Amino acid sequence: MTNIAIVGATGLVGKTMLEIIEGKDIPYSSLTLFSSARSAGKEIAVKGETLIVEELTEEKAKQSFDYVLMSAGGGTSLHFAPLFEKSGAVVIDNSSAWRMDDTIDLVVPEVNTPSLKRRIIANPNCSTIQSVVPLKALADSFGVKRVAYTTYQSVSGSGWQGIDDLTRGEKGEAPKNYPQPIHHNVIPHIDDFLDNGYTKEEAKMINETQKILNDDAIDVTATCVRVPVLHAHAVAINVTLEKEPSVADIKNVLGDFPSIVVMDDPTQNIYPTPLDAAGLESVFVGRIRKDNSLPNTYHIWSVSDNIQKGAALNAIQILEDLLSRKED
Ligand code: 11C
Repeated sequence: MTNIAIVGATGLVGKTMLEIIEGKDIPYSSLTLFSSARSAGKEIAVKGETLIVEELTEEKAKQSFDYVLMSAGGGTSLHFAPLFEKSGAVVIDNSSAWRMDDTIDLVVPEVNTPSLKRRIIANPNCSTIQSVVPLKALADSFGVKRVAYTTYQSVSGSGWQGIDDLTRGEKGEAPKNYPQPIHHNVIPHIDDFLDNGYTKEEAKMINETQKILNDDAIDVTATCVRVPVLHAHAVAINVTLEKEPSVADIKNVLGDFPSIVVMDDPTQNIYPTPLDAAGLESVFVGRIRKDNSLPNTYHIWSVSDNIQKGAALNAIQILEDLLSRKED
């Protein structure tokens, strides 16, 4: 008897979680869908059953769920995750609300395992997930000293609002979500600015990378940029290692790591682009080369679907991992 709830079921990530559940053999006895009052009452068919989306209330959070997947924003998570936890559920939360709390696990299943000190598990930021997967492979074999990220993030990272702004731009209309037009443009500004000049998105990549790799000694910096692409983020990762492996060694280590697909043959113009990764589960890497300006330093281009591995799929993989441990 496994009772699962999804909070934010009508959002882009919630909808993708349901599509992933449709395609997977996840055993559950009940699936309950929650949303804000605005979307409550909608009907969604899952595995041949029509489910009616319910408004989430404190009373409903006291029902006995085993697992709750949340993707409804930080405010909802801060309020409701502890209520679900108190009622005995394990919450897998896609917001940034709990990620840097010392008592909360921040998990990418290929990289780290939850301690379950608390029954709330945080799902990392999308651009962080597709970066720490290759970095973990490198850290295990060669040690990681420093990372510099530059991201190229698709509009679906902002949910329906981002997609709508790109469509508005295509029609010659002004943006409503982004501070600048995104159509025919790139915007070096994701989330709010902090006093130190970085954005919150950049701070997330820095802090979450150190936490997931469990190593505060790794120096991390980031510049995060929104690009007019619908699906899949790209991250240019510049990484300094403890050792100095050959590029071939790096490709072997990355190719052997779970979830990673190496697409790297410059002679044939083969490298991953967002169009290659959209809708797929893997983290695709290419353009792997030695940095000509620094010792022990390499460039890696990582592309992955931000709603799949970057959000919904990673959360479902955490759930699958917990379910498999329950069976053991
Ligand atoms: C973006 N990475 O592309 C963001 C979306 O902390 O989970 C995800 C924000 C987060 O805009």
